[in-house]
Amino acid sequence: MKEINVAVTGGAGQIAYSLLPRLVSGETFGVDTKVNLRLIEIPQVVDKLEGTIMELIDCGFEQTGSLLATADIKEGVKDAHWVLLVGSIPRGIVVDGKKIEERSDLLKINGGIFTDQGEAIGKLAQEDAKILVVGNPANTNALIGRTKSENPAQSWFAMTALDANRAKAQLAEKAGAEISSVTNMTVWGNHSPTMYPDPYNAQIDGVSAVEVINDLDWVENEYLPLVQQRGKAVIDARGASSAASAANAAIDTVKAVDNQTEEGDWFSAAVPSDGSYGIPEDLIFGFPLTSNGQGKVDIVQGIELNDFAQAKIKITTDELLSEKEAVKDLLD
Ligand code: NAX
Repeated sequence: MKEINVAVTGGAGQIAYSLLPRLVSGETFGVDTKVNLRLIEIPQVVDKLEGTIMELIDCGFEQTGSLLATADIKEGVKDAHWVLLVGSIPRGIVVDGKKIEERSDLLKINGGIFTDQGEAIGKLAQEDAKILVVGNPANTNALIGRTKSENPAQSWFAMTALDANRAKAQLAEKAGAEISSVTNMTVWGNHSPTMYPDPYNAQIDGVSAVEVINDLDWVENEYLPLVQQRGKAVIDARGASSAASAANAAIDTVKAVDNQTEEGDWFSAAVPSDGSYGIPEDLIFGFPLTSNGQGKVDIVQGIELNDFAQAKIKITTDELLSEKEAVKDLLD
C-alpha cells in the first residue's frame, strides 16, 4: 500500500468527530492508501485525542496507519501531504476577559493562529502539500496561512463545498429532481452569507437550473437566502452546528482535488485568485474549478455572468477585501 500523511487541526471538535473515521477508512484517499493521521489540538484538550485514537483503532480499518496526537503544530504538519485546518476559535468565546462577538475580532484572533500554522506548513509539510481551510473565517484564514507559508508550490483551498452541496440540494428539491442530476455548481466568493451560489450556470440534467425551475422570483429572492441561512436553520433545528455535512464537504473537496473532474462538470472551492473574472489577485475566492487528478487545479474560464451575478459577486468581493484590510497587520 502507498502511504500518505494527513494532519488535522481541531481534532477534538465536532466536525473532526465525523471526519476522522472517513479519512482512515479508505473512502477518502482510496482503498490502496494507508493514512498516517496526525491530530492537532490546543494544549488544554490534546489529552482528549487519546480517546479519539482509541475509537479509530477500534474501527479496525486496514487503511489506518500511525496515529499521533499533538499540541505542536510543527510535529503535526511535518511531511504532511494533506493538511486540514479545521480548528479555530468560535464566536462567543471569552479571550483575555473580552467576549469575542465582532467579525473583526474573530478575524484577528483566528488570524493569529493561522500565521503560526502557515509558517509551519510552508517550512515542514511536503513541497506539494495541499491545505484545506475549514475553520472560519475560512477564506481570510487561508489568505493569512498561505501568505505566511511563503511556499507557492503548496496549494491552499478554503472550503465552500458545504455551501455548494446545500445549493444543489435546494435546486434539486425545488425542481423535483434527483440531487445527482445537479452539476456545475459554483459558490463564488466568500464562505459567509455574502456567497453567491450560482443558479444560472448550475445545471439540472444538463440544462440551466434557472430554466428548469422557471420561477425567477424564487431563484433571485428565495433560493439565495435558503442556501445562505442553511447553517443557521440546522443550528435552530438540531441545537448544534452542522458537523456531519461539514465533514462530508471536506471529504468531497479532498476527493475533488485528488481525482480528475468529470468531463463538462466542475467543483467549488476557494483558491488564490489569478485575476480571473476581475477578482483581485491572491484573494482566496470561491471559483469553479477542475482537477486533472495529478495535482493541477484550474479555474474554469469563460463562464457567463449576468448583471444579477455580477452585482452579487461584487458584494462578496468587497467583503473579502474588507476582511483583508482588517488583518493587514498579519499579512506583512
Ligand atoms: P468545534 O468548536 O467543535 O471544534 C473546534 C476545535 O478546534 C476545538 O476542539 C478547539 O480546541 C480546536 N482548536 C482551536 N484552536 C486551535 C488551534 N490553534 N490548533 C488546533 N486546534 C484548535 O468546532 P467545529 O464544529 O468542529 O467547527 C470547526 C470550524 O469549522 C469552525 O470555525 C466553524 O465555524 C467552521 N465551519 C466551516 C464551514 C465551512 O464550510 N468552511 C462549515 C462548518 C463549520 O461552520
